[in-house]
Amino acid sequence: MIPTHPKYPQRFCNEVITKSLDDSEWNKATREQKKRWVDIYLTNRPIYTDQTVYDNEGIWADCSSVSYDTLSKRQVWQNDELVPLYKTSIQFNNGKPVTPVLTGITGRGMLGKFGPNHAADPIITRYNSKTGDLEFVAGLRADTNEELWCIPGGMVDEGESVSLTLKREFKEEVAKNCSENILSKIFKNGTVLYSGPTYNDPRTTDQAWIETYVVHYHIDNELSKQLPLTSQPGENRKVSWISCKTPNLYGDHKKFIELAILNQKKKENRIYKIYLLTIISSIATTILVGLYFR
Ligand code: RP5
Repeated sequence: MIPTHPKYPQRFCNEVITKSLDDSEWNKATREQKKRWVDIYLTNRPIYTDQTVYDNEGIWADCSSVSYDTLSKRQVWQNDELVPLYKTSIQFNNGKPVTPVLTGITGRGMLGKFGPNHAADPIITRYNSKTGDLEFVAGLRADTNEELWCIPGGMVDEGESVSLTLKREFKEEVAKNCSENILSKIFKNGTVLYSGPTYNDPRTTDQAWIETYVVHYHIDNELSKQLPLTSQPGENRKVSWISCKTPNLYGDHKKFIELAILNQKKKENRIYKIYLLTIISSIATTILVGLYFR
């Protein structure tokens, strides 16, 4: 079950949601039984759209009357490319996109847009010079009941490119005192780790979800010392370098951090192989030169 935002009513859960966990019960059920479960789900799931969303309709939130035509052109990530909804298998109901997973709640919740809401997540890692641990810059979220660290990502502004969002959000959320020069050094060579939906965000509803673009940047210790971390009241309670092994993270962030760990290992293996090849080829050259001049 998807975690719930503190402002949301409790998510409704019945056989319709648990069917993926307990296939046997779902598969054994008759057509009528399944239809009954679906009806129970649809009538019992709460509807919630936060007042801030209504107050911002036409600003960062959709107007409730937004047309099918507009919504069907909204884009989602597929194989690292943005594809309009009408070209995907995502269903529409009453002119609004239906989230491809069942969430136990409908309405837009805290999300402004019907269907996909775009975000970007920059993962900045370094090795801790004392412990040797791989760490990443994290924020302790201010909008969760449980204490949860997160990647300092954020929502893409209207008309903004995701690469710009990565840097802007990082600066706004955790590094407002960092100079542009240092930021450009940090955001120089990134590896795209993931692009697609992040349904485990506590704000996901049956009518709205977040699509994110996750990029990994690894920096050396010298550069990390030049990055001043500053928390942003309202957004996060604390900001810090934390271990990539931290067990509980916000939404799908644990999954994204695992991808960053793998990416770092792959890069290091590649460097190690190049290093080995260089040594082998220089030994071979020395031997050949020796043989030639013998
Ligand atoms: C998450 O919501 C995404 O992975 C991204 O980190 C985040 C953006 O929302 P805010 O941090 O701006 O609330 O699911």
